[in-house]
Amino acid sequence: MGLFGGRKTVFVDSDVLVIGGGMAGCGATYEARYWGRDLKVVCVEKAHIDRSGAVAQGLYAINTYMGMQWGENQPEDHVRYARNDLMGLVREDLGYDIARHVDSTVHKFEEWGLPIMKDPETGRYQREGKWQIMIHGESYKPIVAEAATKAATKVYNRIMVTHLLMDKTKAKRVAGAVGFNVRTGDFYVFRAKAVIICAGGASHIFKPRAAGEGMGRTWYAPWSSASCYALPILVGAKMMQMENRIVLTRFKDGYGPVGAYFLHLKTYTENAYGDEYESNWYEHTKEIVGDYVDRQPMPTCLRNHAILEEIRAGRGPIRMVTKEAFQDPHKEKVGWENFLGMTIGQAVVWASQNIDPKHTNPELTTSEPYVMGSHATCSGAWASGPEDCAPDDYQWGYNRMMTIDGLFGAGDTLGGAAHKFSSGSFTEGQIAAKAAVNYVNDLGKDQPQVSEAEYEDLKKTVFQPLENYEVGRNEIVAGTVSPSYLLPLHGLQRLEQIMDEYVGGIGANYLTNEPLLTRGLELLEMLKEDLDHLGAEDLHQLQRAWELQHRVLASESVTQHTMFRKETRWPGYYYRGDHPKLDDTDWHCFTLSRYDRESGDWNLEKAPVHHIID
Ligand code: SFD
Ligand code: AMP
Repeated sequence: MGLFGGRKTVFVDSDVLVIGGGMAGCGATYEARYWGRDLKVVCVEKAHIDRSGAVAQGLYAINTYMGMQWGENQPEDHVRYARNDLMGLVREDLGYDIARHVDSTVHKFEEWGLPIMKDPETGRYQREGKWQIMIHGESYKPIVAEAATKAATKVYNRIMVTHLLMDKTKAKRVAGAVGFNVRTGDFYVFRAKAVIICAGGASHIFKPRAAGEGMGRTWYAPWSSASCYALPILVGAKMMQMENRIVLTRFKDGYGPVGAYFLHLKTYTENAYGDEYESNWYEHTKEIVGDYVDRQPMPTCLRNHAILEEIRAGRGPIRMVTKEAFQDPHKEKVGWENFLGMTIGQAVVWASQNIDPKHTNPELTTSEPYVMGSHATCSGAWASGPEDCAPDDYQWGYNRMMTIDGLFGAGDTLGGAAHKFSSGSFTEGQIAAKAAVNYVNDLGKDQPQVSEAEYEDLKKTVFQPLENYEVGRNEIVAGTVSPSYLLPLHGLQRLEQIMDEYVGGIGANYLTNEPLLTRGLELLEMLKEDLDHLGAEDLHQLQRAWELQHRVLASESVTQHTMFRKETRWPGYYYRGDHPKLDDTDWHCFTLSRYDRESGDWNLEKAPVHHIID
């Protein structure tokens, strides 16, 4: 037994275990109680659910609302929109399932106290754009968390889940999860009949633009650490479209979102010389992607592509023309409030750089890539679809169940359904929870069992970085670099550099090819070897160590998928220099992978894309 073997172990039993209490996790927890009145519903969250996840600092818009009560949009329209935006490759069954339920979710948010803006003339929700409605959303997360907290048997805050537990009687069935309390250091063993992973997406796997003291400034939450991918990957769940990383057009340095400006304030962009530039790139883009360039609205990746090309042509920076819109006092107010309620850092950056958008058109930039399943992108786990509309190829069990029995997911975790955003993620959590309750009820006497040997081994593994540090620390008298251990920050910086240079980050102009990816995989393998020597000086650093482990595994998955898809499907997100064009003949398909933790091998395959909406 090592130095830290004497730690307390706390056992928690549940019927439904929800990992991550963000938007999807709150939806899952709330709905599990609705369908499972007498079930034990537990939510485990590494931060505190009142202010955790991507919505921690609030939002100014709910980006997915159909408006079916007013005949504004129908679910089929949303499927067409998401399909266009993702250059054809979405799981239409999953997207349709969310779209048909999302409005009633938003109505609940309003009932719970979320202030939604109203159009003074029509009395309807104030539209930002066709799909987006505007909210006073600084307290969006605490409002949603309150509903989940009241529904849960118990919410365990401050516990970072590190691994899933598998059933000792059936190899492909989940039985719970383990983790540690980031404040007390207690080890937790969660035994569960069904597990729903809602642990958010991934920032900081590619090097961000802001480095050093500014490295926490990213668009997606810096604490979105890829657990939602690493946890299922490690137990052999199939993943889909992990190459579909997203690059966001954002205001420079503060990463402030642009949607409210483009859609509601009706701003537009221009190059450094004040000229419109998108039309310059029309023919060139058509060459690469064919008719997808004519789709309306123009796919998100292609809007990025035009910016990138214009900058490469030497006519950057690209600016957003705000000076005109900001002459209208109402629009000026909305423009500032948008950031005060969602990305306060952008308002602070503008103030610090003497930028008043009423007098200066602010610069835009393209972000480093993120991996997520809920924005204009859909990487994530491969899940079974809804019983009534999923094609046979996409249906093998309960709705939103992965290829592991009893393991469900929602939000950023699941791939295939782009444009969920906050409301769709909560809705998908609800959908997954309803199915998970059915799964638990159907189990009967055939209950999963955890193996004591498995969780005892994991306990040793989880705390090993503390021991590595304690022992290795004696070898140095000062500084942070030791011959015996690697600090989480150093490991993170190495990961970000590998991903940036070899897998298509900002430093490489989002460009990669097979030789680069091959070398990237070799370097990731070496990094993985070194992760056995991670050193953590305290519990905070132990959390960073496990976040890094999760990021590295997810990065490997992204790299494998990027290598497998031999085309440039989403120019503006990334480019395969050796396959520079979209290729619908060979690649109008999903890419699926399965990781074998015994051998370390990745198995990749294609899966058909079924279009169920005309
Ligand atoms: O303008 C573990 N998003 C927007 N959605 C909207 O509807 N409107 C907007 O205006 C949006 N914009 C936006 C958005 C996000 C951000 C960061 C900004 C602006 C600045 C997107 C949504 O926020 C996003 O789609 C959802 O939040 C996704 O939901 P979910 O549940 O998949 O992820 P989460 O909310 O981040 O929650 C994850 C939770 O898991 C916890 N966690 N817990 C235990 N153990 C572990 N190992 C864990 N790992 C993670 C997290 O702490 C978190 O609570 S705009 O840009 O488009
Ligand atoms: P963003 O603020 O960029 O995250 O975008 C918020 C919402 O607005 C998302 O649904 C985007 O897809 C959408 N959006 C942003 N910019 C545009 C644009 N120029 N045209 C159409 N939709 C946009």
